[in-house]
Amino acid sequence: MGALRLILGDQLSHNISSLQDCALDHDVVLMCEVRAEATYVKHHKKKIAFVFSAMRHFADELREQGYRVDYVELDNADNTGSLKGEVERAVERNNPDRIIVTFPGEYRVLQDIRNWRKALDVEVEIRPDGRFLCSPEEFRMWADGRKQLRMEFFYRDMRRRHDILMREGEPEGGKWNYDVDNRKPPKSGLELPKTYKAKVDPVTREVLELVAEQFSDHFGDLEPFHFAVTRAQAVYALRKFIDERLAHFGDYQDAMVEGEPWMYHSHLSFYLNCGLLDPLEIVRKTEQAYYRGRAPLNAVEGFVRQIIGWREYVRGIYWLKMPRYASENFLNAERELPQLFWGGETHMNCLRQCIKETKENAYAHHIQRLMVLGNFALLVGVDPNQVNEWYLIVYADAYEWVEMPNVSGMILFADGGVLASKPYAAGGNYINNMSNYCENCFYSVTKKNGSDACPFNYLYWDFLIRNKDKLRNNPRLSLAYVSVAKMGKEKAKAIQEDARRFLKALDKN
Ligand code: FAD
Ligand code: DLZ
Ligand code: SF4
Repeated sequence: MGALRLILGDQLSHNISSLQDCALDHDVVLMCEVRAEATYVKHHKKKIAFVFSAMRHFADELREQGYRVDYVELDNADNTGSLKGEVERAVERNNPDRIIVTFPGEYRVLQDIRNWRKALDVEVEIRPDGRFLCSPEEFRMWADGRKQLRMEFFYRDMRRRHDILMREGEPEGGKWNYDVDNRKPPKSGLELPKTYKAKVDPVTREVLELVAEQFSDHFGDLEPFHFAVTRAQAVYALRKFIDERLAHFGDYQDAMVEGEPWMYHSHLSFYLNCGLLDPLEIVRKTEQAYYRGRAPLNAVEGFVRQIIGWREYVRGIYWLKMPRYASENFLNAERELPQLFWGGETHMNCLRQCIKETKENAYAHHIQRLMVLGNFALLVGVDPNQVNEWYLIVYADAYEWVEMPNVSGMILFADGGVLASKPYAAGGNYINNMSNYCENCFYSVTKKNGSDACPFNYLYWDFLIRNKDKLRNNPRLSLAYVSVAKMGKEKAKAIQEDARRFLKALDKN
């Protein structure tokens, strides 16, 4: 035969580089469900079901197009359980002259693939992943010689390079960034559009049964299951977002409402990251919505920035900084991940709601991940390895290239400021302004000290005091440290005592 073309679970794109120039009569496409990928961290049940079902549907589509697909299901009696083991068996079955694979999304998988040539005694061609707007090499060139790698400047370059929301060389509307018009607090009585709920077909039903049986000890609710699992469904979800949500995306981007997990976000990250949607396709369609007067510039620019700015930038940072990035721990945080992250009891309503929704949906929107869950992990000083593992497990859009920079860089400041210019630390006031969680909380958000005070309030100051040596020279924290310096001894003592009491109870649970 010809080449063996391996497609991984997050490479479900018909135009993926590993399928280009495929000889339909000679080459074989290999796809395999393997236990190692589902358990190297114990992924959320819904995430495993999503990936497996999307893989099976993709394989069916390839077959319909005439590809010869060698698909190994998880419960195949001969399944070795690892990518390498399945590639080895496929090499024996098909005797290919080479293996072709697209550059993977995780460093550990890249290292594994790089060893196959020697271990399996067959040529391995790793092709660039053309589904991103900026390659790791281009990002390296952009980063080279810069003192600081700030997203905003990267984003402007991407806008220029790909001519997105540009008018005669200038940004549309005259400004690069319209965030001053965004991020309104939630209004009461918001009439949110219904979320897209795909129907469970027989392929997905079979996968759900498999996951229920094989991964019952994993975190998360398997059903109800509503993810899109085909490109056609994902394209429909994109259209629904543009028609029903995009116009308000900017306004309520940071707002959190109890019982409303989806807000005006797009819920497209699952589909983008596994390849069912393409970033430029999404961006061009949202751009059109602006030019046709269907969504305002603040919403469209804000949304486009997330995709061609943040998403591409975090991938650039990941490949620039790995493998060292995985062990960064600038603040020497060592606390064990508290049980409440797995649904353990807590009186903190904001955390309880965000974790409940994460468990149900394998999704939380950005500000829940950043300013509630992430802020808490930062303030109490959880070990970055454990926080990374948790985020990689619980979200259906999580692959290390995108998860790790957000966790180690954005929320934990574990990289010492490569990604963010200061830690995103905040007291309860921020959460109260941007949500209605505090209305139903055991704690009082206005109280600064005492057993019924909002823990974020004293944990914030305790964090600054505890990390003074590492953070006080950060110019963006100078005002906060002026307040720490002005704080009387009694106040500082009360804060530290409250924090000690809270952390002791947290560690016991
Ligand atoms: P929307 O709010 O509708 O945003 C549109 C798109 O922009 C997203 O689909 C996503 O592709 C992109 N985007 C927005 N913010 C970011 C960002 N910071 N980094 C990368 N892409 C971004 N996103 C993931 O895709 N996978 C992850 O594992 C992941 N882990 C995160 C962990 C933490 C601690 C934080 C703070 C953020 C994380 N994000 C991650 C980024 C962001 O929270 C999600 O992309 C977003 O919540 C997905 O929901 P959505 O599609 O409704 O996004
Ligand atoms: C996430 C995931 C899961 C749960 N299972 C598989 C699998 O069985 N087979 C596969 O090819 N890919 C899977 N994936 C996606 C991979 O983990 C992903 O391709 C790598 O992490 C590289 O990004
Ligand atoms: Fe969260 Fe504090 Fe508000 Fe309670 S009072 S919901 S702990 S911010």
